[in-house]
Amino acid sequence: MRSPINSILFIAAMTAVPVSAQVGSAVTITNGNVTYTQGAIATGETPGVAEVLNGSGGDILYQHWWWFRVAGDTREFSFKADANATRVASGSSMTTTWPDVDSRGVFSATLQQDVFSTGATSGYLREIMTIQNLTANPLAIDLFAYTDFDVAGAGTDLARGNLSSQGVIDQTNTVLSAEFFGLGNTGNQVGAFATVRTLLTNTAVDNLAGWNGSFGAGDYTGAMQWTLMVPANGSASVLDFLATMACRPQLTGYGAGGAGVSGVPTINTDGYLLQNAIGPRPATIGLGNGAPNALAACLLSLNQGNSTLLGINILVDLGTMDAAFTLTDPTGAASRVLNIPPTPPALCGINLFSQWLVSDTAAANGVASWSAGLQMLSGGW
Ligand SMILES: [Ca+2]
Ligand SMILES: [Ca+2]
Repeated sequence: MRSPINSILFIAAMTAVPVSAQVGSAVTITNGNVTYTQGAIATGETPGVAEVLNGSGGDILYQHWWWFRVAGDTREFSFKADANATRVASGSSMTTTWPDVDSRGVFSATLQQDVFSTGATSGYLREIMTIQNLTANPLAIDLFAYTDFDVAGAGTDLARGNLSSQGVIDQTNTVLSAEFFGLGNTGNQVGAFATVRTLLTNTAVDNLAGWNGSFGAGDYTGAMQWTLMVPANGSASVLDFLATMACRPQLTGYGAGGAGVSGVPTINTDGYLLQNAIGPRPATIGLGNGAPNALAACLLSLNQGNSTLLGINILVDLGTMDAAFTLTDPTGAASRVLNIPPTPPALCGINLFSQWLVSDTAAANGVASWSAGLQMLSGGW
C-alpha cells in the first residue's frame, strides 16, 4: 500500500510524463472542457472505430483519419498501425510517428494532435501532419484528411462551405455545430457517408472533386486533399482543424427581390459566417443576376428592415446600415468580403442582415433592382 504522499507523487508523475500508448487502443487528450479521443489505428485501409470530439455539449464526431498516395501508386493508402508506428500522449497532446511509412523506405510521417479550449462549450483539435522525405529525390505525394461529423446523430446534418471550410450543423438540434477547416489544401469534397470514405479505401486513384455550397440534410462526410512536392531529404507539413463551436451558425433568406434586366438579383455566401481562434478569416457575400457593369451596393445591418425607397424594397434596418459600393462584372456578379477578426466568442450568436441593390434602368422603378434579404447568424470557435 502506498502512503498518501507517494500516491500524490505517483499520480503527478503519471500526469506529467508522456506515456507511450499502443496504436492498437484508443487514446484521449483533453484541455479544459474539450475532449478528443482517437480510436485504435486500423491495420487495414478502413478505420474501424469511432472517434470523439466533445466540447462538453456532446460528441459531434464519428470518424476522422488520414490517407496518402505517392505518385505512381494505383490507389490511396491509410496511415496504418504498422509494426513500427508509435503513439505518445500527454495531457492535451498526442504524437503518432511512422518512421518508415508502409515499409517503403521512402518517407516517414508524424501526426501532431493538440486540443484547445476556447470557451465553456467550445474548442478545437489542431493537427499538423509532417512528411519527411527519406530519399535523395523529390517526393510527389498527396495527403488526405477525412472527417465524418455526426452533429446530434447521423443523417440530419446540414453543411455549408468552400475549399477551406466545411461548417456542419444539425437540422433540428439548435446547440451543436462543427467545422472542418484546412489551410493550404488544394482539393476538397463533401458527400453522404460512405461516398467520400470509399474514394480513399477503394482500389482506384481518386482526386477530390471540389465542393462549395451546401449539403444535406444527410449524413455529412468530408475530406481535404493536399498535393505536395517534398524536397529531396526535406520535409513538408499540412495543417487542419476540427472544431466544436460555441454557437450554431445559420443562413436564412427572407423577403423577395425585385427584377432588373437580368432577372431577380441573387444573394449568397461562401459558407456560414464564422469566427475562429486561429486568425482573421474572410467571409464573402456574393451577388448574381445583376445588370452587367453596373453600380451595386451591398447593404449590411444589425437588424432586419422593411421599407421602400425610390420604389426599392429595402430589407435591412436603415438606422444601423452600412453600404459598400462596387461594380458588377460583365456577368452581373459582384462580391463583398468581410474580414472577421479572430476574437471569439464576440460574434457568437450575432445576426447580420444583408441585401444587394443594383443600378438598373430596366427595373420596374426605373432606378434599381434588388435581391432578397439574407440573415447570417454567426458561429465561432
Ligand atoms: Ca481511391
Ligand atoms: Ca456524418
